[in-house]
Amino acid sequence: MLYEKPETFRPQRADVLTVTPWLAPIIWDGSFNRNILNAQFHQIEVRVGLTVFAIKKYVMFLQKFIETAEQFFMVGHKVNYYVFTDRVGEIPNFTLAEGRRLVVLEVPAYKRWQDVTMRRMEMIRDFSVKKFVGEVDYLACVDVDMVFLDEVGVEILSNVFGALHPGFFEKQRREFTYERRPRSSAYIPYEKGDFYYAGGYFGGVIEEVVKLTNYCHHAMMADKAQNMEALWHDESYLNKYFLSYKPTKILSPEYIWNNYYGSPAVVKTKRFLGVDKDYQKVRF
Ligand code: 5GW
Ligand code: MN
Repeated sequence: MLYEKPETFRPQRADVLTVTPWLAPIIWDGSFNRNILNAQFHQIEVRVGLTVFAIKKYVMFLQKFIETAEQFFMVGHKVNYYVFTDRVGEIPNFTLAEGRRLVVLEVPAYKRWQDVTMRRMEMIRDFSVKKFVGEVDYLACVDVDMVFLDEVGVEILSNVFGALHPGFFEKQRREFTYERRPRSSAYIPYEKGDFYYAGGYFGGVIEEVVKLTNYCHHAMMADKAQNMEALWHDESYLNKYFLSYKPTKILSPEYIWNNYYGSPAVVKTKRFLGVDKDYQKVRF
């Protein structure tokens, strides 16, 4: 394989932070060569699991999600889609490329929508321990109300990773919508915090995903026992986890964009985009 030599005095991106103070890469377009990475991950025959929840009316998002994942997610690698749903009979049939399969996992539908999103932590933990650990090397755990528009490949893979929330990457610490009530187990004081991570995108090796989801689930249960729920639900607990247990890689907001936030110049591509929801239709 031929490619240009890395240049000591020519950073690949000079307009954005591409490494954290704890030396985790932040993945921006133009800062990596996917061909080199693909060769590395083909050598180890990496297997990637993509978990997604399609509970109640959110099954309507699955078709576009899977169709576009077939075009853009981990093309050429082994992929298992793990679809958690309470509506097994409404999951469409998909024709998938070689080396890729879709596994439907039947799970309960919680009544409150907050519980639907928060209980993902517990369910991912439980299936990681009993199933995913023997089937895939890495997991990516994402929202379903999304479509892929550009390549999302092995550049995202690392021991444990999160993504910068598109609404907060330009903001100051004080402006992050962390849980600010000291009684909550998701509490982060105003003078702490690195980034504001998106609740809809995290992953890593199975062992690390178990640690992350187990921590978040226990923190939620501790709050529930004292009748509390963090401001942004699972996202608040994820942010608390990443404060203590720093991610080893961080995805730029290219990986979880929403057009609500426009098109800033530093965002060169929108790889994974939130679908406009008709709230009346999907939520009630
Ligand atoms: C329903 C009403 C309000 C909030 C969430 C839901 C909901 C979420 C649902 O009925 N079914 C479901 O499967 N979910 C899962 O939780 C989806 O995977 C969804 O992508 C994820 C997070 O909920 P979102 O996408 O509505 O949250 P935001 O913050 O992206 O708007
Ligand atoms: Mn979403």
